[in-house]
Amino acid sequence: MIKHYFIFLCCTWLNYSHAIFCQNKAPNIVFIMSDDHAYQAISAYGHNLNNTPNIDRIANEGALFQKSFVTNSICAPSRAVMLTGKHSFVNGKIDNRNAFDWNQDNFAKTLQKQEYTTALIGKIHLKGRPQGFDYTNVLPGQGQYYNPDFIENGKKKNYPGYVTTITTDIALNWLQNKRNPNKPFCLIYNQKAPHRTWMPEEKYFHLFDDTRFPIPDNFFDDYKGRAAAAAHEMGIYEHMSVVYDLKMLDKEGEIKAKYRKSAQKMYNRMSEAQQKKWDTYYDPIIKKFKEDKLEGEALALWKYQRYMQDYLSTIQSVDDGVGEILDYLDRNGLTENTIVVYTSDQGFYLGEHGWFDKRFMYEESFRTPLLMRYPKEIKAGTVVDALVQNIDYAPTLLDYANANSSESLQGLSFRDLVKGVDSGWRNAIYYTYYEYPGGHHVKRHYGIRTNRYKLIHFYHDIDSWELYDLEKDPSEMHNRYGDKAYFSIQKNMHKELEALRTQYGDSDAMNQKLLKLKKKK
Ligand code: SGN
Ligand code: CA
Repeated sequence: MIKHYFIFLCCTWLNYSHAIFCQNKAPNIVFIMSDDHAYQAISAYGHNLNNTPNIDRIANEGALFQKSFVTNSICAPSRAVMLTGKHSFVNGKIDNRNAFDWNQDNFAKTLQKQEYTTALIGKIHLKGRPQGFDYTNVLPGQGQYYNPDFIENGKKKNYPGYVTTITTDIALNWLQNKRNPNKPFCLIYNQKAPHRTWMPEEKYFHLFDDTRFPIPDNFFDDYKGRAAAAAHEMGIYEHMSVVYDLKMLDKEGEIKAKYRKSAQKMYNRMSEAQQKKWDTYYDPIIKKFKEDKLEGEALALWKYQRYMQDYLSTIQSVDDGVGEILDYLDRNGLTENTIVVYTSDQGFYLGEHGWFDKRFMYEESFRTPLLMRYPKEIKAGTVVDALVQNIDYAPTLLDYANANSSESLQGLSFRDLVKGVDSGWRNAIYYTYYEYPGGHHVKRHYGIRTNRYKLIHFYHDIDSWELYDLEKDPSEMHNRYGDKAYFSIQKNMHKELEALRTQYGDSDAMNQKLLKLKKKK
């Protein structure tokens, strides 16, 4: 009898300590970042352009962030911000060209010190050997869509196939065979897609054959009152190449457009079998394009439709990959204790203002998708309306992991915010952009956004201010700077902008210093 009672006590204690252990177990992290993925192209955001059931699942079972922004809308700087939790002028990576200092702290390094096993897979676009990871398998620079090279722990290797599926396979392989199963893990799984030149996977060539995409209201923008916007080189009509971007690489070489050589190079990367399938899809489109001889508005609209078809098709493969990762977590009993984040390095223009690309502080490129699932803490179907930014990712993930960076971070943890507690949350966010002179001709600028207003200063070879009332003018077509009706709002926004610059350590003197930075290719 006593013996039985003793066994019973032991079992109860074991169950109890097992429960406590599970409760306190550090969460795993799967951080998914794609490249140039516009929030308009995620069905959870309700824009009705495409279907992304797997990405949507993260929000349905977790949280959707409605006001998620970057601090600098371009690739490599955005990744540096994401890793370090600091603005570009503090972490030093201000544009795609200057060097990134891997010696500074990043959240993966902190987690690694905290006994996490860590991996970085896919696009990172930061030169130098990544620090903070037990395993790395990354694309060199921008990477290639077809038959890409990867650099596995410093060694270059070619992978036949399509980049998005390969990246997913490498991630699944690490989860299954390479990570230490006795440690919590942090996997950064970054897709190249849907970055330019939007080369779809063959199984999705025909996905949007019968779709006519709605034209954004401001597709034929005249940029009145917005000098910096008028100076752009991001126009679908004027700057997108039918051969390079839109794949009208005719075998006869009759279609004259920019970057034909680069288009040919991308085509030549494909195997004969891949080229055959490619041609079967694109050749009839090329033939019709040549017959139709479109011009002016008709050409602009044709380009927009073709662009959307290719861009959105590449996203379908990204969504498949997310599904495979979520299934893996399910199958292995990891869902409950794993934080899954889906985001992009910035937003993208899908014809708004007549554009593609990003860089501007206008909404479509300033905003970025953010969806997060953590069943243990986040209620399914949570919607977050507060202003969050990619400087917040590092502090938030470290907060969940109960870890502290050795350096002071500029972002805030939004862990409580997602639980519905938002006392004292910020009411304004700060933005900077530096890659000028540079591709797409977007002038240097900085600015502030509150829940309702936005103030931007374009500088360097221009000195122009813009003020938007986002409630009345969500498409940012009417610059209210200098408008008497907005006098007090303008004054107040200036004050708040200066306060933010002081808080984060930015200034005109800093801009002068950064202008002198030596460009490293
Ligand atoms: C490449 C693209 C540009 C793009 C930059 C930055 N041209 O240069 O259109 O703005 O990357 O993109 S491409 O012909 O090479 O595709 S970023 O996402 O890496 O910042
Ligand atoms: Ca990008």
